[in-house]
Amino acid sequence: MESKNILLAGLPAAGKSTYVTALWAVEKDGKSGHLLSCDGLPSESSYIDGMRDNWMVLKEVRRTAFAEPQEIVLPMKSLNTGEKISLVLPDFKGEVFLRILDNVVSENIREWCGKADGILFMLNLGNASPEFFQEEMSESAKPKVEMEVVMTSNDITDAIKNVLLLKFLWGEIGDCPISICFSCWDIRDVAEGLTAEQWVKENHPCIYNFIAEHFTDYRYFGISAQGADYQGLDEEHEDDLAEKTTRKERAFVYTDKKSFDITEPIDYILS
Ligand SMILES: Nc1nc2c(ncn2[C@@H]2O[C@H](COP(=O)(O)OP(=O)(O)OP(=O)(O)O)[C@@H](O)[C@H]2O)c(=O)[nH]1
Ligand SMILES: [Mg+2]
Repeated sequence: MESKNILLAGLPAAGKSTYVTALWAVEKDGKSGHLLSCDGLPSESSYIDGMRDNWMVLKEVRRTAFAEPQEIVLPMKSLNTGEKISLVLPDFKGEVFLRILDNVVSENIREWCGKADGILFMLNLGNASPEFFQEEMSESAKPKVEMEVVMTSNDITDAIKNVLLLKFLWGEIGDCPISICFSCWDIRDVAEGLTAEQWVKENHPCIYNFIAEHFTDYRYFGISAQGADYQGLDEEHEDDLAEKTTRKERAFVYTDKKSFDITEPIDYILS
C-alpha cells in the first residue's frame, strides 16, 4: 500500500492535534461515507486513542509536549477511486514550527519537508490586524541608544508569523498541494454567503497574497474539529453535541458551505 505523507503544520494552538483526533474519531470505523475513511485499523494507535477519549466527552486534547513528532499512520480508502493508501501525518508541537522563525530548524522538520506530498496548514487567526508589528513591542525589541535592534518572532503579528512559516515550508518543499485550514470556525463570525477563501482574502490579505503567488494548488477551509467551544457549555448544549457526535455531525469543514466530511482538506491534497 502506497504511503502518502502529509505535513500537518501550524504554530502553537493552531488546532493540529484536535483535527487529527476528530479525524480518527470520525473515520475509525470506516462507515462515514466520507471522501476518505479508515480501511482497517492501524498497527499502533495509543496516542490518538488517548486524545479520542477526551474528544468523545467534549474535553480538550492536551497540548502536544513531545519533542519528537508523534506519527499517525492510518490505512485509508478513497470513496471515489477505491484507492487504498497509508496516510501518514506527524503531530508536531507548535513550538517546533515557531522556532523555525528564529532560525532553529529541527532535523525532524527537515526530514518531513523532504518527504511531504503536501501540506495541511492549520491556523487559528480571528479578524486580522493590518499592522506588521505588535503595537506593544517587547522590551528586547525596543530601540535602545547605541544598541542594535534585535527582532525575534515575539515582535511580529500572528499573521506575519504564519506567512514566514509558509515561506520556510515553500522554500524547503517547493510548490506542492496545500490545504489552508482556519481552525475554531465555530467561533468565527462569518457573513452569510462569504466563502472561506473570501474571508481569508478580506481578513488576512498578506496570507492570501503569499499563497496565491507561491502555490498553484491550494484551497481554503474553515475547520471546527470540536464542533463548538467547550467553555461554558450548559447541559442542553452538551446533550446536543453528544447526539451530533453519535451521528458524526459534530466536527465540520466550511468552504462555500458546511460539510461534515472533515477529510476534504486531506482528499484535496491527495487528488
Ligand atoms: N472552539 C474551538 N476550539 C478549538 C477547536 N479546535 C481546537 N480548539 C482549541 O484550540 C486549542 C489548541 O488546540 P490544539 O489542537 O491543542 O492545537 P495544536 O496546534 O495541536 O497546539 P500545540 O500542540 O501546542 O502545537 C485548544 O484549547 C483547543 O480546545 C475547535 O474546533 N473549536
Ligand atoms: Mg498539538
